[in-house]
Amino acid sequence: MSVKIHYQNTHFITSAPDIRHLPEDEGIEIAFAGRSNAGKSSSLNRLTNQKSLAKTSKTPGRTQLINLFKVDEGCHIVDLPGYGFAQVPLEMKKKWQKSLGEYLQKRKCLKGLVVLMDIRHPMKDLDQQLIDWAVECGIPVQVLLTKADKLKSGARKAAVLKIREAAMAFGGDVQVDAFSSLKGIGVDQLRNKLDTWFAPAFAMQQDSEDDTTDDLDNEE
Ligand SMILES: Nc1nc2c(ncn2[C@@H]2O[C@H](COP(=O)(O)OP(=O)(O)O)[C@@H](O)[C@H]2O)c(=O)[nH]1
Ligand SMILES: [Mg+2]
Repeated sequence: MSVKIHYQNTHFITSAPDIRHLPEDEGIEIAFAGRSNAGKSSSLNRLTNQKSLAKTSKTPGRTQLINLFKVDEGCHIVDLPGYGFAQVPLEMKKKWQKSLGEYLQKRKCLKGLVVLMDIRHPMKDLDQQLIDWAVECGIPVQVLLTKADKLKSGARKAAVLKIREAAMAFGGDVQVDAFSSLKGIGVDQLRNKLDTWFAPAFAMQQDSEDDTTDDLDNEE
């Protein structure tokens, strides 16, 4: 069954200081992750056509909370705090890595991970670590090479091919595409990908509606 989700209906639900404080583990959750300044907030705003759904901050590393958004019934997007910010103390970095690893491993409703990387600075250590964890847990990954407008079309294509090749080494379901919030590159593709990841949520609703019809039939 193919569904077209209206991402412009997305709205903020809650912020959590860490993944233990997220709402119940149910429905379908897609997480967005990336180094500070990779363009994560801009991508969420572009995806949803909302100017400031996720606040785009000029100060990298400021947003340390996990933000949860509702896209549709049983469909959520989780905006994970940016990582790789130089001024964060090592202790905090380690703590964050640990809880992020746990989240990927334990959160049953997590059905997809979007990893954003600046097309000019891709596949840093933590990016790779995240992808590794996701692949280990059988979670599909969509890599978005952000700010693709910063490269001319030839250089952009070369970068995408090179990173696609690097992504093969992870062995799992890891797709790599160019993206630009500024120019709208890759936005429709991203929506299509999220549609397929979220689709089972609608199948579940359909199932329960079918069940209700069965019940009515039985009463006759
Ligand atoms: N040229 C260009 N700049 C972008 C794009 N997306 C984000 N930026 C800029 O990159 C900076 C960081 O963006 P932001 O979305 O706040 O990144 P975050 O820290 O990952 O949430 C901001 O100055 C944005 O204006 C893009 O597609 N193209
Ligand atoms: Mg941000």
